[in-house]
Amino acid sequence: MDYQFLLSKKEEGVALVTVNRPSALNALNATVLEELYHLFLEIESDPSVRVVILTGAGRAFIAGADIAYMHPQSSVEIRHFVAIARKAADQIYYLNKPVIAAVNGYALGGGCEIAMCCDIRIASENARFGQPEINLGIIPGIGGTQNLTRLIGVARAKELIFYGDTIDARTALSLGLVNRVVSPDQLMLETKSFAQKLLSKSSIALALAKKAVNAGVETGYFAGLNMENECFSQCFATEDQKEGMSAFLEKRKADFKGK
Ligand code: CO8
Repeated sequence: MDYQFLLSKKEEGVALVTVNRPSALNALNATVLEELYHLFLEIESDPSVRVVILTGAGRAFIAGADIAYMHPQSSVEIRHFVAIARKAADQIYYLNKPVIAAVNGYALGGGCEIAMCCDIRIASENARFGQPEINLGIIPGIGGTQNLTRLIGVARAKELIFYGDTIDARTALSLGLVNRVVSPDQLMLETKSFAQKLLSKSSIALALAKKAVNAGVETGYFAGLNMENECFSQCFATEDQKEGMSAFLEKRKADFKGK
């Protein structure tokens, strides 16, 4: 499929996806969201991709949903847009492979929400985060009220959502919204190094770990524990479990095949 607003390339097991609409700071319109959904769907069944990096072209990661696109819409019309956004966000969140956001600039509104759908966030020092929807007379609509709360806690999430202020990368790190902050020139190097480290792990164990963590966040402690038990047991149906444990016992490095 050809993409109007996405760039993608594969390098040794890592797919680099770039939202490429820099003239609007990569704002999300229906086409960008549809394209994100389709590209991540393709990646899901592509065995040559084991880790994904998501970033933005130019000076923004994603500066939010497209305000000009949303402005004239009625309450009924906007539901269609919300549904497309939800489909794209879910496809990233539930992808059977780790997704790392390389946050290169503004991650505001829907942009912060898409970053939160990723498993790991590495931010450049000049990245800016926030849920400024309140300043437009609306609220977050791509999972922000739920994911921000889960990531940084109720009180801090309400502060960001109610006041609509933008925070810098260091503050985002102190809140637990991002995993690392690096200088702009190191962002891609550091993110790729994070991705490469994951290539040496069992891709099946990574997918099962992601599934178990997500399940607990979405349901509750006991349902999460049940999912963990199930995923843990499933690991023992894989060659990777035998290889990992054999390698330990034979005092050598494991060579996982994702089988
Ligand atoms: N939507 C549309 N266009 C945008 C957006 C946006 N979110 N952000 C920036 N742009 C455009 C600007 O209009 C401008 O276009 P032009 O050159 O044609 O005038 C261009 O990008 C460059 O932007 P600025 O000139 O404003 O650049 P500055 O450096 O002065 O400012 C900011 C950068 C601070 C990021 C500023 O652009 C800004 O405040 N942007 C809006 C941020 C925002 O409010 N985001 C939240 C949007 S609402 C949202 O995300 C809801 C999510 C839920 C949706 C659910 C259904 C999908």
